[in-house]
Amino acid sequence: MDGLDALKAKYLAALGNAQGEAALEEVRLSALGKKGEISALMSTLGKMEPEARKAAGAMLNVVKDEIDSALRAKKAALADAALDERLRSEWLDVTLPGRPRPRGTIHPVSQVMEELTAIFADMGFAVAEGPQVESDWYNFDALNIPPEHPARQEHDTFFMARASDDPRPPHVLRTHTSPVQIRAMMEQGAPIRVIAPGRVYRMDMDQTHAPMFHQVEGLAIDRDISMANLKWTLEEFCRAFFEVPSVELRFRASHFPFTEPSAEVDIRCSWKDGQLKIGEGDSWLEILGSGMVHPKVLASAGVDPTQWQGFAFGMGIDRIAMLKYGIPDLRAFFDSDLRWLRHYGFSALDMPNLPGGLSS
Ligand code: 2U9
Repeated sequence: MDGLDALKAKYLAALGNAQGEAALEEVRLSALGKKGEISALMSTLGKMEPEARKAAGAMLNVVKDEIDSALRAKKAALADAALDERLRSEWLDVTLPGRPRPRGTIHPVSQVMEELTAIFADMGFAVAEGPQVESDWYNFDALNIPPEHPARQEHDTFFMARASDDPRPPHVLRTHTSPVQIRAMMEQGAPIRVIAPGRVYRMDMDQTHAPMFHQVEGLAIDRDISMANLKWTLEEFCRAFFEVPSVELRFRASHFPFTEPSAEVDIRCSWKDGQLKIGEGDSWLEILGSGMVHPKVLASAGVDPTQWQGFAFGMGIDRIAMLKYGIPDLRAFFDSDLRWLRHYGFSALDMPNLPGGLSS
């Protein structure tokens, strides 16, 4: 068995140079494989004398074991190196802040609801909510709109189904959010300051009307609240909402069953190149209705009109969203067209607040 040391040295050197799993396997096959050099030497043992065979066999086994353990060691070293490399290349700093990429956007109506809630909350108004299916008492009677009143027809009401032999008047889809304030007064009494934003329903459909739209109404009741408080509140709201340094409002006498006196409110504006500018110019734009709450409405809600008085106002959220963000057609609000939402939608991560800028 001459040359065993050289053989061993050759394979240990080959193992040292092997760079990957495949190269290692090649070395294993040519040394220890069935047709490898060690196996070939093993097959010569049979022709030897017993004494020589014993010595040569022992030496061969030692060399075989040495190559085998070198092979295993190299395999483990390669696996370690591969793991180290993976850990290096896939390294991740879990203490870094996240980088969320939201795919959805906030609908302009939701954005404007958040904006006006932030403004009125800053002035001490709480948000009140109520059912969208109402009894006709809450939607009409309590608001000084008795059954024979022409305003009932003007509201283009959706009626809920009733059994034909049921004598009770049918429930309605609320035509305004006013029933919410009736409920709020009945529950908490006076003084009270609430806004009621939400969905309302009227059977109407064209470029500026949808059968479901959004309103916000406000109510402030105390012992000595006047039209002057109403004017300041609305001016302050419009200035903050349209994000301009100042606004001018014009109060035009009007009539609503639930307020007396009543006023429709216009805001000074200009139209230049089809662009609306709020706060300056020679035009006026109607933006809301308002007035002092009718004594009968207070009484319906259990508030004594000889002790308490206050103002109320109402405006269309969709309409003020269109004005603020230059949206031309109301119907697109309810189409759920993703391209429209990507264009007019707002980032889900920028919640409107007064210090941060409402629509930044
Ligand atoms: C109570 C008492 C009074 C709410 C009011 C208006 C005037 C008004 C319209 C604006 C545009 C509806 O969306 S719109 O078509 N609203 O003009 N709303 S005063 O008055 C109330 C509400 C609740 C208890």
